[in-house]
Amino acid sequence: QGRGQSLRVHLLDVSWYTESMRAGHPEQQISEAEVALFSVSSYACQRRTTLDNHNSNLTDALSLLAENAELNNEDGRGVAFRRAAALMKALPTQVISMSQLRGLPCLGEHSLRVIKDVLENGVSSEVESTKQSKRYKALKILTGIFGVGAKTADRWIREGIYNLEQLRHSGQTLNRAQKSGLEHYDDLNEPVTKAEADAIGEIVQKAVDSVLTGSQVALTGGFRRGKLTGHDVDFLITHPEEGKEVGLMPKVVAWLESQKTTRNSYLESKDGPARPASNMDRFERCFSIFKLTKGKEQETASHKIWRAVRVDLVVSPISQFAFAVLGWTGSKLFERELRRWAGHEKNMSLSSHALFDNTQNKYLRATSEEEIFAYLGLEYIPPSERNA
Ligand code: DCT
Ligand code: MG
Repeated sequence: QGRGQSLRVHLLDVSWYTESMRAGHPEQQISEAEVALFSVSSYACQRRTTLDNHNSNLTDALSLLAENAELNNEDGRGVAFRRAAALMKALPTQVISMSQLRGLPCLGEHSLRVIKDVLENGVSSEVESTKQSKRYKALKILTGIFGVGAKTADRWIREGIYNLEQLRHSGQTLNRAQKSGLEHYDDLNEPVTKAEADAIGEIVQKAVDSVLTGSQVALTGGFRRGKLTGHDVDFLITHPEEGKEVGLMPKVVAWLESQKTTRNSYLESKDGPARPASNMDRFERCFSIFKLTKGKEQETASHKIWRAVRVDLVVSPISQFAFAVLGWTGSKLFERELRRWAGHEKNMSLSSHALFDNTQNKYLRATSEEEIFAYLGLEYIPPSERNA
């Protein structure tokens, strides 16, 4: 019995195996009836998810429904669709039949219905009708403005504003971020390339070198996970000597502005969403819009030689750096799942600042991401496999 047990565990541990769908006649039918069965861990942070997605027809459908739920402030539904999409991204081959999904975690009734629709009809009727709906289209357009969230977009829609033209003529008061979001709408909705991210990285490195020697810059977000494009570029800044990083963000921003490389910066404690009270006095995060010059040509009235790119800068003390790198590398779902795993499975609280062990009632120190995974009892997953 012991041997049978361990064999079963071994089979479940390999990522997939095949089984004849016609158990009664395995020999004759095997080639056409052979279908991959999958065994997948239930938390995204236990899985390796590369950018190599074998089920984009399914993940696109589920992601669109997740996005629609989030745009309608239905967070529970949003997460359920995100989890289902993440599970499909982690499968090693293309799903062709519903029977392959039996026993898999993260797939609720609604997600299964969507998947079935796509497998049988090529598209999901719910996705198609969502895409066509006036409300979804308006929410997409309006939240595509930097500084506009789902709540603001919803308020505008209730006042009859469905597009940028109507917004411009509505007399709505826009805050500073929204004004520049509207001004740079097309630029900011064009994906940022890796080459652009690298060019911006050089500017940021130059900025931190100029204001405080020895400062370090790390690329985080989607580009650290190996993505070739992104909606912004994310950087984390620190200094090897604890405490030296205090006051660094306003200096970096002032340098960038003096060089005319940024159009606008929004220090979070001044312009952004509410901050936790514990570090109120620190400019920890800065959303900014960079003015990225395209070439060495001369600008004329009709020929614009730069484009606006969103850049997120975060400063972290070196003692928290490993937690900050882990927290800002993403993906969003991977981060959410790490925190859920920590809380539900380990009785720990994980943030971008620290890991607290509620059982031992103490903070756990770490200087690398590997150490944090080890504290959490998780196998180390490199950034390129955190694309859940
Ligand atoms: N993050 C998070 N939870 C959020 C927002 C962000 O955990 N609600 C973390 C994970 C990713 C990182 O911050 C950067 O955020 P984004 O730039 O929004 O994500 P991205 O993966 O870099 O996506 P993109 O490539 O589109 O910029
Ligand atoms: Mg990003």
